[in-house]
Amino acid sequence: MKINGSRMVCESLVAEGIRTVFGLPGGAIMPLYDVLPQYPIKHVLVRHEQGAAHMADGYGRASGDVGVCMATSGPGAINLVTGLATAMMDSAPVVAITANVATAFIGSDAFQEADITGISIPVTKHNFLVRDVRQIPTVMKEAFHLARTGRPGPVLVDIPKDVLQKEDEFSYPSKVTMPGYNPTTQPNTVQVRKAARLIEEARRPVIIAGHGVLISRAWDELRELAEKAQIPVINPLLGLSNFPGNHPLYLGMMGMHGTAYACYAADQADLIIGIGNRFDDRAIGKFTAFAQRAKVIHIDIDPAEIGKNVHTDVPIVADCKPALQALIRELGEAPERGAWLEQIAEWKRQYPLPEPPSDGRLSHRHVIRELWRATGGKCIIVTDVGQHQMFMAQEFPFVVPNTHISSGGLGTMGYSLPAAIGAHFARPDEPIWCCAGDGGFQMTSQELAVAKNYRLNLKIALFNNHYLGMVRQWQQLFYKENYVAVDLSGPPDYVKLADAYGIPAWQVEDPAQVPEAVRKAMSQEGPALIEFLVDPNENIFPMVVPGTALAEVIPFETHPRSDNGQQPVHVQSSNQPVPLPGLRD
Ligand SMILES: Cc1ncc(C[n+]2csc(CCOP(=O)(O)OP(=O)(O)O)c2C)c(N)n1
Repeated sequence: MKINGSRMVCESLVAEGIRTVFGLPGGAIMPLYDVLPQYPIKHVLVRHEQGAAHMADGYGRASGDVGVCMATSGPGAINLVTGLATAMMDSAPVVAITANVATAFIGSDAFQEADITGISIPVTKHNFLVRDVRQIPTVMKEAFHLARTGRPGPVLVDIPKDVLQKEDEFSYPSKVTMPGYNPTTQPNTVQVRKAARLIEEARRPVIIAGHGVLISRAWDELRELAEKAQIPVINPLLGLSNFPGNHPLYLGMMGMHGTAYACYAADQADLIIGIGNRFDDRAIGKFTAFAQRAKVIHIDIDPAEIGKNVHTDVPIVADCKPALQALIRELGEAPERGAWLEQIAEWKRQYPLPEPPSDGRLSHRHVIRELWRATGGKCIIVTDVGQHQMFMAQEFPFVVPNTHISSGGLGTMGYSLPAAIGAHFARPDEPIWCCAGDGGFQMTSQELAVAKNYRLNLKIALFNNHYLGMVRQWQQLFYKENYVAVDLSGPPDYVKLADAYGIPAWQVEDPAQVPEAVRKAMSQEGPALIEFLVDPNENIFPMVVPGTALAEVIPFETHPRSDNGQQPVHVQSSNQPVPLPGLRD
């Protein structure tokens, strides 16, 4: 029996196990929306297509399977681009389906025509323009295969309106044949042996465990390796929750706002074992100063990551899980690492994370500590971008795997609310907190409508410091307090905004009120919002100043605050590594 292209798309989605899609219709994609309700697929109507892309991304990250978003031609498709780039940078599995103007109009500057395949090339793992209805089944099969295998990522399928309307026989392929695409998933035995020998010899090893560990669901293997070989574990931002945040071997996040002790450990290590990570600039500081004393083992499924930013002595191109399993099997006796672990313990004692103030000012740290107390870590945390994102990474000890979702690579403000909605559709039974700054929240707050309409049990912690806080901090520290375009004071009234969407909301200013507000929000059915009026001048430290080495991390804010009437002291790189007793080679 013949069916049209729109039905073929729906049949393909069903065959791929897709039950939820996020999108917003328009002229070109109407044939697809016309038949969509006839399939067992829930369509979540977003209020802006960027929201659809972030929802698909959040769904993909939370479920480990593919999230799907849809948009019409031209502006609809282009509105997906920020979300696709976000997913691309963070290896999130997404399939985006866009319609285009009819084939005969392509290239004629037709109404709502945009070359979305051209536009999205750099922000997708792959994309397709489907010119013939007979291609749809194969293209859909390939799109899902590409999105979810190897290093996951976003794939865009653009289908002209007439192709959606044409009919042909439909049969969904059971296999993919893509001769040019064969990700290496199994580790090379020789490389595993070399890595094991390096680990056995190392006196000061550290593991840098990234997002790849979560993608390959290798958290048990990571823990086994760390415990077996007594190796401390550090996370880059997107690795958070792949290792228990309360484990004695855990050092927290490294990098620009990581813990000082993670930075020192990475700097002083004689062996760095990177697992499913990218060694990006925010994580490792000045490239040329990184791993100066260390041999580097790098496990990653994407060969393009090997040696990209950091020299690699033993590359292992593989999926993290089989690679770690092989490494654990190969590994002999762990040498005595007492001195190294004691040194790290000493750094932890000397350079703990800053404490929240006790003078009545509300700190991000008060709020996050309360979220931890109230949930015990049994919730998904989705953060936006800025200071609050870094405070969360420092303060919340993620203990349940894959419970931290954030835009790391692109750092997309506005990500958290739609991504949290997407994550919630993927894991509806788990409590979920969307944590946003007042700047980022305003970029996608229209998606509150979705949270309300679907009565999602989604709680929102809005950290209102009345500033584009992270930019304000940089202006204070690096631009001599020349504050330009960072003041967000004034509208909106967030409690009223939430109320306009029918969502209960409270404002909290006093640290003592935080527990009660969190309890109240959690006892609500459906969405709730708490606006935390945090100290507008709070800065996030530790900090590795851009262009400096991890060893130069500034553990505490040592300069006086200008609002006390004191002269500000501007942070400058000292270029002086901290003195490290007895550990230098
Ligand atoms: C879409 C987008 N525009 C601009 C930036 C640059 N940027 C990074 S952090 C930041 C400030 C964020 O302010 P807010 O959302 O209030 O969070 P806070 O830093 O105060 O926690 C800005 C503007 C960005 N990351 N994303």
